[in-house]
Amino acid sequence: MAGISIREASITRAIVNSALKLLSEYSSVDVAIVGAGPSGMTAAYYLAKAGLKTLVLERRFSFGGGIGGAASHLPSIIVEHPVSEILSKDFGIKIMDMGDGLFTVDPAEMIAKLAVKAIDAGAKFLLGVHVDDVIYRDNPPRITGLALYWATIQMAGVHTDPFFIESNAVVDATGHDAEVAAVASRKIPELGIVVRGEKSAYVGVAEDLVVKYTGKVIDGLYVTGMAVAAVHGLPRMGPIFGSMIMSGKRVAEIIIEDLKG
Ligand code: 48F
Repeated sequence: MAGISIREASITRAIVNSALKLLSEYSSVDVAIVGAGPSGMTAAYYLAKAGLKTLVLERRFSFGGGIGGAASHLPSIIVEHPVSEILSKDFGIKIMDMGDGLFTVDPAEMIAKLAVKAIDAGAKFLLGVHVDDVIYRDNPPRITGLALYWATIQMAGVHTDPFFIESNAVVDATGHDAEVAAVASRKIPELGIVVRGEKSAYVGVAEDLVVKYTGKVIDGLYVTGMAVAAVHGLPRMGPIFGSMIMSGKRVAEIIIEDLKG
């Protein structure tokens, strides 16, 4: 086998050289999305498709966020119209009509196809990184990037200084805790960002409100998915995922308009 002649040091060099090349190339991007859940991956697809240099930063070593857990671990994701059509047309995901205006999707297929479409459109995913802070400029006030370190360092509970990624737009797609907006709220009180925390379930209004409130928090910082509910104090919707897709699509449209005019 050809591998017999491979030297251990060559493996190290190949890994280090390619990884450093990637980190160097992506130290400055158009859009940095924190979180590879349904909203973050959907946003990544539309942003990359529009030609923006897009980087997705995900703490886990895998994609999908809450999709895999689906509804109480039952392998079925619920969406409503017109999300069913978007998933089918834009992502090639099979949908099943369950009546009452509801459609189901296989979670594994949804994770895989959202990720593949985003990657094939040109988005880059960096897995196993914990975003810890934002970069801030005060004149004029603007979020200009992120501070991050390897998630294993966070898990070990040790301290290390982060490295930085500069970005024209940062998207908080971190889900229920709105971690990026929360750190900006805590560390830059003069911005007046308040993370109100999501409210109890009211599906009928929650789906529309999440999409309606998707968008800019302050210059340079945008929010999508359940992070929208956390920032704006909206009701939760539980096991229905339509607004996560619509919110990801909406935040991409807003950023494309802001960055490309
Ligand atoms: O939680 P998540 O799936 O967020 P979402 O896109 O979708 C929410 C739904 O899954 C579901 C729901 C729908 O009705 O309620 O919960 O809003 O994905 C968020 C991702 O962000 C990662 C986290 O590991 C997850 O994969 N994440 C969170 N904080 C950080 C982070 C952080 N500080 N740094 C890096 N990744």
